[in-house]
Amino acid sequence: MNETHFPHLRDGNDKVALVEGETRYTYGQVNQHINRFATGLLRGESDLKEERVAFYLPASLDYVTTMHGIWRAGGIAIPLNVASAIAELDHYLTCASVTRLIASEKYHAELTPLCTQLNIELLSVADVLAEKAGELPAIASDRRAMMLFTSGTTNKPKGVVSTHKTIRAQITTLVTAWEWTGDDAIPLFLPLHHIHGIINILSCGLWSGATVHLFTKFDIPRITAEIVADTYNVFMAVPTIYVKLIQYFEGIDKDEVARICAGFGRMRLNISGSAACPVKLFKQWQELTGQVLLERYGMTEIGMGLSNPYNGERRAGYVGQPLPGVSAQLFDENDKPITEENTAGEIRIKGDNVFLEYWDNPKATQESFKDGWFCTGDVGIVEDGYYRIMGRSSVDIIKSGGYKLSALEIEGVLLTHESVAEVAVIGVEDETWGESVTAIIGLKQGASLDYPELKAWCEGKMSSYKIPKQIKIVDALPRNAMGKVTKPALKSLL
Ligand code: MLC
Ligand code: AMP
Repeated sequence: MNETHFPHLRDGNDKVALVEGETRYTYGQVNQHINRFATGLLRGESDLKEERVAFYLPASLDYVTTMHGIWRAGGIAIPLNVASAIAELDHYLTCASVTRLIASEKYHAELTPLCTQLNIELLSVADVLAEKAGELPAIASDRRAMMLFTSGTTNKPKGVVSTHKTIRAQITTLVTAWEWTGDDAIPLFLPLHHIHGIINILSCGLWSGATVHLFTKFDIPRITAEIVADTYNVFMAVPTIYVKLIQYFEGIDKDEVARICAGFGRMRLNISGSAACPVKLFKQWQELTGQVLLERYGMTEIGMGLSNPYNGERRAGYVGQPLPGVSAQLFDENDKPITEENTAGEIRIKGDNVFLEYWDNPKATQESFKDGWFCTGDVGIVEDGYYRIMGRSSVDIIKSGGYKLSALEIEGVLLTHESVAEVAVIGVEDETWGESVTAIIGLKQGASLDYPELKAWCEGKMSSYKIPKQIKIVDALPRNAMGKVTKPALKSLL
């Protein structure tokens, strides 16, 4: 069976699949577009045979066409962050040995030097679209389908490879658990290089025959106007979005706040995830809108793993139970399963939803699995039947506004600044971002550095959301007897 053909896209019916600005595209139109694009990509070949095709496209018909077109032609789809710095793109394209990059025309001038240097063909969607759809290959479900880059405890992000079967499992568990139907409509404003936007919103919506409204950014006035008009019945976001909505309410007319909150209240579902939803925020949202947020837990490598129930008690501060088809188990530091409640351990996950491998990195892949379980690195506890996330085993991972950032990657860039002798990056608790990136810096002798100068220097060297929100200059970083920086001790210096 060809796993990439979502049932409604395959039917190609007249229901609206995508709304992009003022334009609506039916499932039939999207399906045709995808087939023409896949045909063009093939250039007469019968199968792309897992060629890595990257794309640098905002949320749009073109994005959906490209993603599904690559799948149908037998390639590996690599959606890139359209806010990436060139140095970051260089890593993604090189690591994945990308051969073709599909990008909107407006980005071609800035991408051309890198593509020339890496010998990558730079194309627009229009360049690829064939006049007519031709024959497409049958794709076995265990074939590689997608690669997403995720930051971790290594300096450079790793490519997380999922198969068609993985993607199907990640989608169908959510369609079942959250009772998606073709009557659903959802706004999509999250970035489309991460699973929250790709799987939970876009793919679940298209799989179910629902309507997905595409936004290239989190445009609060436009989105809330649609909410007042009952355009959507499902809303999914990271906690920071709910914080930002509440901050927005503080600056607008009270009657308008009441209309927006009533709109949220009429929806069938509001979901929070990608980072911990503080209990205070959960309660505030309930008081404002009447919605009991459904919090769930996931990761690029596993899609979604745990979720509060759609029907049943949604508990503040908890992430619920394993989703259908997903096995979860806590393990202690000796790799023994923890069977009793109220004992913390590492969350490990098994199931068809788990990724295949880190691209070109068998060592990292092997190290991340134990006895067939994927080791998430997150510490959890089960209390009264509900999982609660207690933290992460690594201090080098920061979650800011739902983005997973590697402290080591940011440190690596900051160390190239001429005034920086040593640096440690940590995440500091923050009401808006969850954690905010903070750099503790020891300067070279005689050097000076202030925050605005460092921020300006960082621009273009890393995606803007990775740039430290604050810095602290110290004489020397605290180190242990082995000479290793003691990161937990750094917070007391702030
Ligand atoms: C934006 N900025 C951030 C930031 N997002 N700073 C820190 N952390 C972030 N996450 C900064 C910008 O650099 C800019 O700084 C300023 O804020 C305004 O930028 P913006 O783009 O206008 O901000 P906004 O639209 O408000 O973006 C906030 C946001 C965005 C919450 C919409 O961060 C976002 O889309 N986050 C979601 C990421 C996501 O999808 N994660 C899921 C990963 S998958 P300046 O200084 O230039 O003004 C996963 C698995 C799972 O985690 O379980 O789902
Ligand atoms: P990513 O690698 O970007 O997919 O981020 C996955 C990480 O986000 C997980 O390993 C968790 O640390 C974190 N995460 C996701 N959902 C939640 C949640 N509901 N509560 C706490 N942390 C979460």
